Amino acid sequence: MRTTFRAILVCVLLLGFCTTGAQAQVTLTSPSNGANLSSEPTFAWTGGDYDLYLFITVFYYDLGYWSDYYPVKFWLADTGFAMPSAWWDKVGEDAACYWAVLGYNTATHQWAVSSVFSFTRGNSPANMAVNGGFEEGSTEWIVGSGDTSAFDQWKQFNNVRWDSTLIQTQQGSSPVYAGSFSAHILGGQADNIYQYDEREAATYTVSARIYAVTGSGFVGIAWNTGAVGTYTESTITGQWEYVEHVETVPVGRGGPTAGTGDADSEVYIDCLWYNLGAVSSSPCAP
Ligand SMILES: [Ca+2]
Repeated sequence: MRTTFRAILVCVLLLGFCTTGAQAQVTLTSPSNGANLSSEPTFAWTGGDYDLYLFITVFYYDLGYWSDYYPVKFWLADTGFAMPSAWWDKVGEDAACYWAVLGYNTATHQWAVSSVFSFTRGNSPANMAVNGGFEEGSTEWIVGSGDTSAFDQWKQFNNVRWDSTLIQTQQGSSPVYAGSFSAHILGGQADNIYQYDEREAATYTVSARIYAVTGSGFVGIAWNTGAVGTYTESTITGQWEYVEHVETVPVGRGGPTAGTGDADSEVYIDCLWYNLGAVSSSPCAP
């Protein structure tokens, strides 16, 4: 089926305005190929040397009494397009939809076609982290290892294996990515907050928005009560950055973790989201 609809897309392209070929590529960037989406996507691509774009989609529409693949195409001068919610409401669940972009240079009349990406409207996996928005807790500083952090439901760990910096947590009020508070954390390398439970063998995705004032922050998944853990760190300072980590683990005790990545780090973390599957269902994902 997928091959068939890719072929339809190619035909839609070739029967359109294309008369000459060019070598440069239009590259699709978002949503990622194969993404399982929980809300209407904003399609985005890099346009290279092209200034006009033919946006082509083949949606799987499901109106209840009728369902079928439905092609749509139109020209845009922008390198992105936000799907209207009225369209999204009609997209059927769990059937692949396809999209591609033809770039056209109005000066040279050259054109190029992107690859074809797919997405599905899935049953969005829920956030398994409790108080991942850090709206509950205390603005008082909590210092050092202990069973509690400043954020209700999150425990706090001082990783003295790496350095002697004591982790400190408090609810932060600025900067905040969503709501009224974020997690304000001071610490050293791999100091962290965590939320363990008995978990099934599966692939999990943890994601967050991280604002590193100094050093870096991270999100990760710790397993076997923290004996095994891998992380993904933020890479920039002075602005909110989306950070995501995917890991497949065996049955055991573990869960999401987040904290400071380098010695003498100060970070704010918000929108911490932990879900089943290899794609974040977080509303804070780009
Ligand atoms: Ca928040």
